[in-house]
Amino acid sequence: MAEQMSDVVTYEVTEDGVAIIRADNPPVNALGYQNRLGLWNAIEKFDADATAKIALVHCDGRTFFAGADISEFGGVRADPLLPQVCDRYEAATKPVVASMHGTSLGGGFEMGLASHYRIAQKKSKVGLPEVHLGIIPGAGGTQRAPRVMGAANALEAITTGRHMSAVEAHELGAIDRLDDSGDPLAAGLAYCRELLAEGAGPRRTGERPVPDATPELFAEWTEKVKKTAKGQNSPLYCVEAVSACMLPIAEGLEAERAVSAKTHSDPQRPALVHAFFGERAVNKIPEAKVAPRKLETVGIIGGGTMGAGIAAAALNAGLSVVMVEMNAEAVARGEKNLRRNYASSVAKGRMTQAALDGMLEAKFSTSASYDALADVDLVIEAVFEKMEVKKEVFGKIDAIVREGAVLASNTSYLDVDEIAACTKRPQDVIGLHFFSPAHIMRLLEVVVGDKTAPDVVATGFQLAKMMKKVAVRAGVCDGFIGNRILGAYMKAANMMVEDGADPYEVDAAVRSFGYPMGPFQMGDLAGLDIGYFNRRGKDATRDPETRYSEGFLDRMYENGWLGQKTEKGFYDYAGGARSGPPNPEIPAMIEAERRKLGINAKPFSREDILRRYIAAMTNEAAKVVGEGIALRPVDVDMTSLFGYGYPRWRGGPMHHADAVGLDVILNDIREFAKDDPKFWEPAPLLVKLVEEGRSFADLNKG
Ligand code: 3H9
Repeated sequence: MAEQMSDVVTYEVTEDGVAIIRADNPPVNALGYQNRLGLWNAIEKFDADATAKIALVHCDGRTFFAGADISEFGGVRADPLLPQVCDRYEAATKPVVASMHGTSLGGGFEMGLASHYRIAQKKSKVGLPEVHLGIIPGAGGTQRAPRVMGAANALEAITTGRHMSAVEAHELGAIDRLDDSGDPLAAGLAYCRELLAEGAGPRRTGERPVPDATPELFAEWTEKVKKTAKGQNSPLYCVEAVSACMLPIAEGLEAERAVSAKTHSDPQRPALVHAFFGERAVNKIPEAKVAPRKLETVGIIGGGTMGAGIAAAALNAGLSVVMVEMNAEAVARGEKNLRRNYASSVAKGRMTQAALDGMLEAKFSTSASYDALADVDLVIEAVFEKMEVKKEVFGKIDAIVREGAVLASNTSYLDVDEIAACTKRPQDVIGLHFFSPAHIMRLLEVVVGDKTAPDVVATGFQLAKMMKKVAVRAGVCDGFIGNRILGAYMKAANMMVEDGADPYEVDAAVRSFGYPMGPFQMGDLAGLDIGYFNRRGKDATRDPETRYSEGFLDRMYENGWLGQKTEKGFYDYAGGARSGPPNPEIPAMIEAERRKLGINAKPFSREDILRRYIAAMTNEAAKVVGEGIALRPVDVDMTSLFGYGYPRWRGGPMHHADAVGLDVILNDIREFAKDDPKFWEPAPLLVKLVEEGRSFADLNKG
């Protein structure tokens, strides 16, 4: 009879002396208090139990422990803590076997490493992904992983946090036995019996040497990680902790715990934890329980960069794709663009040419006629970003595509309700805003119109899931969530430059914050003609009281300096380079523009630049949430992280604003408003939260 060790762990001894320590804590057997308590009680009992000769640690459900319970982070955790539990398992006086399946991650894999023998299901994964949460594998992982797989391999696994196949872990020596039965309990029991028959005793990982652990190796990894960490601290903490494996195990574990303590007071940890839960929270939408429509075939209108990227994303998700273009020539170009998206995969050997050809043969077709779209489940248009063009396309597809199909626009700014209104089925129309390159960028803004049906929204989210993208639900407004907020901080950057800031200093300040590039580098990459045409499209409706601060950008367009595509923009890209030195003609051009406007340039420090940039971003984001365009602040955060290069280790603009203090940011906005009350009008939501002493995080709680 199984005996309860805690709410979620039981202990039972078979007739032949195998003690089964069994956890059942759905959904992922996270090592929360009840698991830790049960595991502790069970190992104590096992060591004292004369009827038990060997212990088997097993989890019910879809996975072995997927790690510590992340939702407990930041709070006070009750003993026994996970490091104590792992040490106790290693210290057991009789052999302990872990039978791993599913995803044995973080503390879960550390439980495995602290056990004396490890068997894993062949299709399962293991890994130490703590680095992505701003911490280190602090339950002995930094000391035991090098002892089973070598220090260099452990450094690679721990600093990347990648999930590794059990097969690879077996090859590296971290797993003793693979099993393909799909029954981890039976396989674990069989392994225990074999070990008993062999007379195997405890085999403690901590007692093994680490021959390749040298000061040179760690010095080399410190330098390497400094270059790749992009402002994130945890990879460096990981190297520091692993380097302690040069010491005897007890001292190594002590050193690991000291580094672990540092990670716990680092603000990057809560930011990264926020990102982990945020990625999942954005799926919690009003339509979450609605069944999506059938989704097997997708029609894509447009074979340009965006259309071809969406086609690749759909094919990679296993969908059949028909691409429609205007004529045979454009069709051929579209197919070429699509194939180009796979070129590097083929060149790097990740996909063979034959596999690509086979997939395209089976799942991809093209046509110069809209008739080819008649039977698809979903149409996504990715044509020129102009309302008249979109309306014409939607009029055509409304006439041809079968009833019940979802009709989507990839527009990045335009009014989805206006587009829907030109069809007889506005309930089937939705915005699916992909980000370029669409087969790589993780964000998908699902733009819900006034009349969009709930199952159409659910289908948008289903598509994102199939494409392994992060979908965020957005309402209709100019630019939705992401581009609307981007518009505000770009405007702040433009105003600063007009007022005297050096654009290269603005880029450098934004990079120093953690973005991969600054706003003017980004403009060069996207092409400065895009913004120019966008502005011309709004000339007729522009509020005359709003400051126009884009004159210098118009001059650049007139000079033909469109960025990378013309080899000249804010920077020089001579010879088609992807980066280059500043364009030497820019400062004089901007100064001439300032003179024309009667502006006396004033200096902006890096701190001044960032204060304005962050304030503009926070204020617009608060408006986006206040107006219900984003469901919650966390939706803004995930949009920024997955679509706009916002540094993950800062959690997102709303998380960061909470960390800085909403009152501090509101004070900045009020100070800047003295010069330009129109642009810097405080968001009502921000004012309200400050008055009530609340934070954006409070709104995420629902
Ligand atoms: C650690 O171990 C520290 C140690 O070194 C010791 C230090 C002393 N905790 O992702 P899913 C929830 S750090 C709490 O949708 P999937 C998740 O939020 C940890 N909750 O499923 C979701 O909840 P909801 C190291 C967790 O099949 C639900 O479970 N481990 C945890 O797509 C289902 O998750 C990791 O970093 C957790 N550890 O993917 C692994 N894990 O339904 C983190 C999940 O309410 N987890 N939840 O939204 C993962 O990578 C994926 O969840 C996993 C499953 C691959 C396991």
